[in-house]
Amino acid sequence: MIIFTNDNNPNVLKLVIVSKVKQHSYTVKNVAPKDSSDKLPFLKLPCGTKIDSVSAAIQYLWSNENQEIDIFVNQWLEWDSTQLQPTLIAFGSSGSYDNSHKPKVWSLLNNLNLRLSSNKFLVENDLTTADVSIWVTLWMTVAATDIINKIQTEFNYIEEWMKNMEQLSIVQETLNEFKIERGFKSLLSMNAVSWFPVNSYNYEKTRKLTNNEENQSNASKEKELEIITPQEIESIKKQWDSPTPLSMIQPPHTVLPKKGERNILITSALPYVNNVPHLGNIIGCVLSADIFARYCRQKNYNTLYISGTDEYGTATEAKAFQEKMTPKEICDKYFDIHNDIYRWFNIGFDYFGRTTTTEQTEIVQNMFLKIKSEGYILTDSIDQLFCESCQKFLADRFVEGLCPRCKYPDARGDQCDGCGHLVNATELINPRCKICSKTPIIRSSTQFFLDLPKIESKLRNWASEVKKGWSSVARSVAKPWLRDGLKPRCITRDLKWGIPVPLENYRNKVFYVWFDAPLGYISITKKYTDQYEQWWKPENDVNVNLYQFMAKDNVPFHAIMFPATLLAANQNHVLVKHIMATEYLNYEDTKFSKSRGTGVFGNDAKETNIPADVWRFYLAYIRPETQDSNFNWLDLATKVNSELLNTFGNFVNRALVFLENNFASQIPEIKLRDEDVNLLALIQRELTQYNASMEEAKMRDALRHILTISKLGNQYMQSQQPWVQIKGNDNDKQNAKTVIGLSCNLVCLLSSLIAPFMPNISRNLRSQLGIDASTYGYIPEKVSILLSSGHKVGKPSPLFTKIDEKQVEQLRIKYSGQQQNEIDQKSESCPEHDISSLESLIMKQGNIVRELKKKEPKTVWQPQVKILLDLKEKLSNLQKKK
Ligand code: B3M
Ligand code: ZN
Repeated sequence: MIIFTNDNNPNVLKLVIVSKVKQHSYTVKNVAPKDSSDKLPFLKLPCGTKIDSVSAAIQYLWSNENQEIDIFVNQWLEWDSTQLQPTLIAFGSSGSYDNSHKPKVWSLLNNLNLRLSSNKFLVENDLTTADVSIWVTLWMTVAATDIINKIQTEFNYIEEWMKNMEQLSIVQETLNEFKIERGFKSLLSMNAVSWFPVNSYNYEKTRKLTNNEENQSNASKEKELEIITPQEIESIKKQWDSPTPLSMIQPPHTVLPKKGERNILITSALPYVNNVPHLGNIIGCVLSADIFARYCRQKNYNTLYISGTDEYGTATEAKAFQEKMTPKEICDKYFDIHNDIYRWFNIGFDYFGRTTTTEQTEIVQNMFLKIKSEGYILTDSIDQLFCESCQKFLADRFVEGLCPRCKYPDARGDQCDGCGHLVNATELINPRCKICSKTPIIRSSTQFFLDLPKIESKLRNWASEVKKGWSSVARSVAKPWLRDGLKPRCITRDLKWGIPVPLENYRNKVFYVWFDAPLGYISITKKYTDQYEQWWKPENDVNVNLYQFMAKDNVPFHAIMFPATLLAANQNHVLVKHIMATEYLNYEDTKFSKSRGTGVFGNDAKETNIPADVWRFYLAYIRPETQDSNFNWLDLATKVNSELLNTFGNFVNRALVFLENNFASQIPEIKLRDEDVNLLALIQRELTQYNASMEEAKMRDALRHILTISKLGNQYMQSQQPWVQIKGNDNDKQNAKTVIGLSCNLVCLLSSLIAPFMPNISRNLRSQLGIDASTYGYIPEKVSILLSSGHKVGKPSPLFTKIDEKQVEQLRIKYSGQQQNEIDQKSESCPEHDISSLESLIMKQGNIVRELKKKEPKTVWQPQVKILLDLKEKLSNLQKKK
C-alpha cells in the first residue's frame, strides 16, 4: 500500500497511525499539490485503486466487523471532515487566526467535550478511527494559545482524551517520524489539497479580501483562496428571481431534425451477437451514449438515439458453429439477450434494431452500386486460405496458427491475442483449420475493393475540419491512418452469412461485415421512421450533429472506412462530427473473460441486487474516458456509500426531512443574504462546468460536478445550522427559512442534473419534491429559483441503501472466475505479462521444436529454436521482476 501526501499535511498521520495499529505494511510518498490531480493524502491499494477520502481510507484500513459501531464511527468521521476541519481551516489557513470564527470553534469543541464526558473514546470505550482522525485534526491544527487555554480551562474531557491519545506509543512513533509542523502550516497544507471544496468556508474572508486594498496586495494569499468576483455576485442576484425557467419538452412520437434547431443524432456501436456484453462493453458504448442522449433530451435538443445488433459476419458463424445452431438462430437468441440487458440498464434507445433486415440489404446493396458508379470500386484477386477437407474458404476466425510477429502459437486469422497486432490470415505460420484441424491451402479469388487512395484527399479535408470534436482516444487512433496513407480495402468475402453482392457472377460473395455494419445505423433509423433520410441526408439548411460512441478498437472504421464509404457515394450524407471513443475497462485489474468466468456481465448485474441506477452511477464514475480504468468491488462500495449515500443522499434527505418537520413540507420564503448568494455563486460555477462537460460528453467530469454541488449543499446546511436558527429570534427564524428553502431548491436542481445518470432515482426524487415526475426537468444554464415559496413537497424517503462490504466481498469472489486453469487454452490474457501463460507457451513451442527436429533440416527448426529462446528469456525477465 502506498500513501501519497503533500508536505506537512497532518492528514497523512491519520493514515499512518491507523496502518500501524492494524499492522498493514505501507510506504509514504511525498508529492507536490500541483503534481497531483487527486486530493491529498490518498491511499493507493496494491490493485491500483485510489481512495482519496481520508475517512474512507482509514475505515478501509481499519475494516471493522461490527456494523453498528461503523455507523457511529462514520458520523464522527463525517463530523471531522465536514465540520471540524473546514472550520479550523477557515479559522487559520490565511496565516493568522481569525477571531470571528471562534464561536463556531467553541461550539464544536463543546460537542466533542460532551461526548467525551461519558466515554473514554468517541465510540464506546475502544479506540476507533474516529479518535485517530479527530485527534490528528485537533492536535496538528490547534496551536493558538487561546484555544489551548480554552481546552485546559473549559473542556477537560477533551484535554484528558488528547493526553491519552498522545501517549499511545504508535502515535508517538508516528509523530517522531513525520515531524509535521503544527498550526498555520498544517492548515495551509490541508487547505491546498483537501477533500472538501474549501472556498465555501472562506467566502466571507474572500469578500473582505476583494474589498480590502491592503490584503489584495498580498498575491500569494489570494492564490490560496478562490475569489468570488463582484460580477458573479451581481449575476446571481439578477438571475435568481428571473421568470420561470424553461421546462423539458416531451419529445414527439417521431423525432425529426428541424431547421434552426439543435439536432443530435446519436449512435452506439452495434454489438456483435456472439457474446453477452460485460460491464466494459456497456459503459463503452450503449450506456455512455444513453447518458448523453438523456442529457440532450433534457436540453430540448431534437435527439435521436439509434443502436442495434450487428448480426452478419464470421463472429456469428463462429458462434453458431460453437453452439451447434444456425446463424439465424444465434442472431435471434443473442438479440434477445442484448435487448433484455439494455432494457434492464434503462438504456433509452429510440430504436434498438438489427442488421439482418430487408432494409439493411437494400441500403447496403444500393450503396455499393452507387459507389461503384461513382468509380470508387476496384477488383483484384486475393489469396485466401481454403480448406480442402471442409471444401470452403476459411474466414479469419476459422484459422489459427503461429503469429508471424510474436510467435504466439494460437494467433487468430485476423488478430493475435499474444501481441495484439492485426494479422493477415495467409501470413500465419503453420496455419490450421479450426473446424477440422487440417492445414489449409492458399487459393486466389476475385474480390471488390473500396478505392481509399482515390477518396483520401476528400477524407483528409473533412477530417482536418471535424476532428477537433473527437475524443482524444479517437484522435490518436485515427492519426496514423491519415498520416501513413490509405490502401484499397477489400469489402467482399467468399462466405455465406452476409449480404450478397448484387452483381451477376458474384452472387456467391457477400459483403465484409465492416462494410455493412455501419450502414446499419441508417437502416435501423429507417426502421424507426420512413423519413430516416431527414436524419442522414438532411436538407441543406438543417444541421444534424452526429455523435458516435464506441470502444477504441472501433475507431478506424468510424473515422476512416465509414466516412470514406459515405463520401464516395457522394450523396451529402451526414458524417460523424463527434467520435466518442473510450479506452478499456479492466475488471479487478484483469480482463473480463466469459470463458474464465471473470467479471460481471450484463445478465449478472441484475442478480447482484444492486439497482440499475447504482450500476449506471458507478460505471459512469469510472468511465475509461482518457485512459484504461478499473472496476473494483470495494471501490464500488466506497463510492456508493460515501458519494451517493453520505453526500448526495444525505443532503437531499436532510433538506426534505427538515422541511417536513418544521414547515409542514411547504417551501418557506427565501430572502437571500450575502452568504446565500456566495453559495449560489459557487453552485453556478459547478453548473456551468457540468453543462460544458456534458456538451463534450465528458460524463465522468460532469458527475463530479453534481457531487460537488451536493457537498456544497451539505456544508452550507452544516455551517448555517437551521436547526439552531429556527429556535432563535425572528431574524434567526427567517435565516432558517432561507437556508432550507434554498437547500430544497438545490435538491430540485440536482434531481434534473442526476437524471441522465440515474433516471429512476431522479423520478423518485422528483415525486418526493412534489414536481412533475413524468419529465426529468430542463437542465438550466443558470441557477435560479425552481421551487417558489408555498410549493408543497411530498414525502421524503431515503434514495439509496448502503452497500455492505461483506456482500461486496461475496460478489467479488463469485465473479472472480475459475482462475488459471483455462489459460493454456485460448488465452484472453496477455501472455507477455503472465508467467503461467508464458510457461504454457514455452511448453508448446518446445513440442514444436522437438517435432521439427525429428524430420526437418536445421534451416527449418533453427528459427523455431530462436522463438523458444526468446520466450524463455521473457519468462526469466518476468520472474526477476516479481
Ligand atoms: N460489431 C464491433 C464490436 O462489437 C462491431 C461494431 C460495429 S459498429 C457499426 O466491437
Ligand atoms: Zn502476435
